[in-house]
Amino acid sequence: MEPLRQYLKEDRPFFGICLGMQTLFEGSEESPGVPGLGLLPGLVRRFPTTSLAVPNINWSGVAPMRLEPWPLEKDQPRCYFVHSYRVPMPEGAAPWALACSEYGETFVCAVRQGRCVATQFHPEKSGTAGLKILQSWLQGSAPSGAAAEAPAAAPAMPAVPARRIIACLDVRSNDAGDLVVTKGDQYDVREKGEVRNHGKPVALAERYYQDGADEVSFLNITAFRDMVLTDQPMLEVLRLSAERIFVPLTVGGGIRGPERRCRWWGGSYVDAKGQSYSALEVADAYFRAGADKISIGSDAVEVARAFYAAGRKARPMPGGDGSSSIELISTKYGRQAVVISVDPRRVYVPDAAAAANHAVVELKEGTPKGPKGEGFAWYCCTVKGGRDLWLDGRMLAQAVEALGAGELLLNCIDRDGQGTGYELELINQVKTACTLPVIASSGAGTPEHFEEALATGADAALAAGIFHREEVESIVEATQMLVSDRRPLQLMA
Ligand code: 1PR
Repeated sequence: MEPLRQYLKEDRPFFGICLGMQTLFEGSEESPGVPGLGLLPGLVRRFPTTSLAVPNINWSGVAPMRLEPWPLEKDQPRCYFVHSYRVPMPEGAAPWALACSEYGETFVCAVRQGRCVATQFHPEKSGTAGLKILQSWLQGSAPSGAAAEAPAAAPAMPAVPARRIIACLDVRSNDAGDLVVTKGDQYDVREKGEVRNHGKPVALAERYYQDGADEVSFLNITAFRDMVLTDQPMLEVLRLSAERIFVPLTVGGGIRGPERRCRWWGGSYVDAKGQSYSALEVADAYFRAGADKISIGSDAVEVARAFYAAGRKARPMPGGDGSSSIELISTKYGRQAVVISVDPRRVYVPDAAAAANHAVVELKEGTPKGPKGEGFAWYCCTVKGGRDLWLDGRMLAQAVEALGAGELLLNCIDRDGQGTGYELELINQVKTACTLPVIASSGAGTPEHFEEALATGADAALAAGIFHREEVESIVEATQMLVSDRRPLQLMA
């Protein structure tokens, strides 16, 4: 602390990002009683969860509050935010406040005092707009004099957040042993006996970044069979992608605890050859290789099952005993870095009361009915690419939220690769069950499908096949229609 305080006192160049901005203040509700650097006055506070999905994970508007907003631009484009705590707008004059943004309220999203600059958003993950800020800071120098301190006459209201469009790449080895991007049809990735091959992971991901995807996700879909830490090609894919792609990268596959969880306990996974590794070791390797977030699939279902089996209750938020993969990783890297990627499938029932222990929904027009005409279903969370467990979507969402997950990636096996639209009943059920941001996944086939998912309450929409199959115009139309002033998305123009 002291060398850093001294450094700031000497007004030497400093650029803080996210927590790097928050630590400049006197303290934070995140760590009560722990003093911050105290360069700036006030406390950092948590977003209220009563009406907002927290963390805030969005591309949001950035409105400069000073005449000379260097290193920001006067009409700064949207940037990428991922945070649960924020600096509230100060009541009186605050010459250090450089820009504000909006999430349920207006909050300070950039500060400058002398040569110390800090942003709540991530310029390094905000595409070309963010790289420009970093470049200005590296090359330029802070404006001085009255103009540098003068507040902008009327700061433009920050644009409301733009919900994210995420390109997803399911990755696995094909029969020749090459790592390829594949795509399933209800999770079956083979066509005429061969693994579908949509191209090379890094090249395809880079193309989606260049074309405007807000995030890129890699799912290592057969990682449950392999020793993930020795999967150097997959780690190399991440390393190379992180050098070329400046939006958030998520990677999932192979993060797990012990195979047989007879009760609530953590420890290491032991594979068939007797080699062991822990969930945290795999996450460490993914983060070191360049991931911003990791996703957990099968193990999250196992963990949630053990959570209930141990008699724990998801409400009111008691948490677990600290040993699960979700807790270990979110404690070390923060809740916002842990995505739960869940693979539910419909279990049809004849009426709402037919499955007493599960949350049942009525299927809407457009969702296929059961083989006997059943008009109701509950969603069974599966593991290892489709094997059934008894846990339903609502229970899973509440357990992983209580354990410290930051986001839910909601696939649906019945919809995967069908192009018939997202499973809106599932999105609605999970959104009302928890306060986590929800990424809709599985089934995008037309522009309207993105709109439907977001209108149903999803915080982001993920798609795979529609991008891989190069259905260009529909995507451009879809995203322009949805959020007219988000970064222009020109997929594969
Ligand atoms: O269980 O932690 O090792 O993680 C494995 C991950 O691999 C999980 O996130 C799981 O969802 C995923 N996975 C496992 N098997 C498959 C498979 O396809 N056989 N893929 C699989 C999941 C679903 C989405 C897909 C959307 C959108 N893929 O990622 O991209 O459904 O597709 P669409 O837009 O074309 O409809 P673990």
